[in-house]
Amino acid sequence: MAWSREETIGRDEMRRIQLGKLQKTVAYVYGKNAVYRKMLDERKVKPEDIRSLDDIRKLPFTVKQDIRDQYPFGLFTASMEDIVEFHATSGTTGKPVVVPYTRNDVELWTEVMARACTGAGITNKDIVQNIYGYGLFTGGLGTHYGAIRVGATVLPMSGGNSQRQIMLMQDLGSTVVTATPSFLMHLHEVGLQMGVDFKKLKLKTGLFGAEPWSESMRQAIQEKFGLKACDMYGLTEMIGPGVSFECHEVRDGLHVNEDFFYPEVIHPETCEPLPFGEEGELALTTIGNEGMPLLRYRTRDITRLNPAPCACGRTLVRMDRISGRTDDMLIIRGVNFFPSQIESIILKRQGVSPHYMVVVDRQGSMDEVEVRIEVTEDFMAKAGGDVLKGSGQEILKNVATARQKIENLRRDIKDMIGITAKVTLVPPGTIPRSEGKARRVEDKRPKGIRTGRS
Ligand code: DLL
Repeated sequence: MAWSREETIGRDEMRRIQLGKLQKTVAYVYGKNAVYRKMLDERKVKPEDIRSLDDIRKLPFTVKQDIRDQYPFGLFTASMEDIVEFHATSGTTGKPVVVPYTRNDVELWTEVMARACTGAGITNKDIVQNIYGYGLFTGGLGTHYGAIRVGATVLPMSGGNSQRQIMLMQDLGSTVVTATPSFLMHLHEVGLQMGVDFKKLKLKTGLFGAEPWSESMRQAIQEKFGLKACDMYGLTEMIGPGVSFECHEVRDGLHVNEDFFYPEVIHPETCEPLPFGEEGELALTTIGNEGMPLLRYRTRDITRLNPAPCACGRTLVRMDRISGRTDDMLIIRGVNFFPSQIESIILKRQGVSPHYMVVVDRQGSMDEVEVRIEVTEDFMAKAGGDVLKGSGQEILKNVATARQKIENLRRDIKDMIGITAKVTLVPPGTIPRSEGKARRVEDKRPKGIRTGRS
């Protein structure tokens, strides 16, 4: 059973709704925001030029940098009196992307999340243990709003605190868990040490997302927890989670809430829209947001669209689970991070060269990151060549200095990216050089849970 009528309407009606909302959105941003007006004027597009859905091609694409360039308020289309909430992306160098929500945006978000919760089979009989982080991250509050709308009882745990999570899961009888798949796998390891058999608990459903996860990860989670796992996709720039979701009945692709987020799949280099069924980059246009609508926003996420109605009764276009990203962003334990962030840290430090490699691997269920950085010849001479020269005390001092350097760098990187990385200093010339684009990432994780170029 779908939550709302729009999920099951015919394609013609859906296209009529989309066109009306697209026209309204373009007129709205043109009238409300000077940056948008300039963008559209430069392309000689007026709101009245949008006469069919195909006319979306007349509109410019937007990218994360466009939002950053206007930080913090430049792309807002609502006044502060009407904005009731902010969220922001977890990108950690420079300024974050800050997204404003009006009361109507929160309502829209609640509705799309109610659809996602219903899609996963969540009802007012459920106790939802919400392990997504509450705060600027959209996972916690978005899921919270949707679960409350369908009448479920929410346990707003936020992330971390594994033992407490498990205790309350047992004592309160949570029937649903919402989390990043990697955290849930971690919870399982902690549970094992506590002697807990999750299959004996009351869990029946899981709503997972915020990071790529594979079909085999789904199987592992289901098997370890004795629940049915559904996928949910979204991004802060659009609203957060709730852009698309799987139905528990079929689980063959994620239903896109296309009456609010108009999807196109484009060729990542030419930007030409691709036909249904072809894989490319997902671009989304908000056709309902008030605080900061975005036109043809390039998500960098790779997927395909399928317009065939689903056996569950929903007619919303479906997208494949995300197979990767077109940029080099990595998602480590749910935290987005660009390897290029490391470069800016390295460049500020003496003794190390800008030649580096990020190696990502998976130990058990957790991602591990190693950053290999070449030291300079000078550093080698001092820390390497000279380290064994001199008195015993000097050697100890040199070793201590080298250690301190590694520790400082490790701490810097951890502070900047919010994850613990192992830092290894390697001799000059040992990181492979490239004639084209530098290959900065070696991703040893199984395919399907990776993101980024590798
Ligand atoms: O991760 C919103 C969210 C919260 C989605 C909770 C689902 C559940 P951001 O932090 O802005 O927002 O990160 C967005 O995460 O562009 C994808 O690359 C990735 N991502 C999100 N959901 C999925 C998913 C939230 N189900 C970025 N599968 C997106 C694969 C996902 N990747």
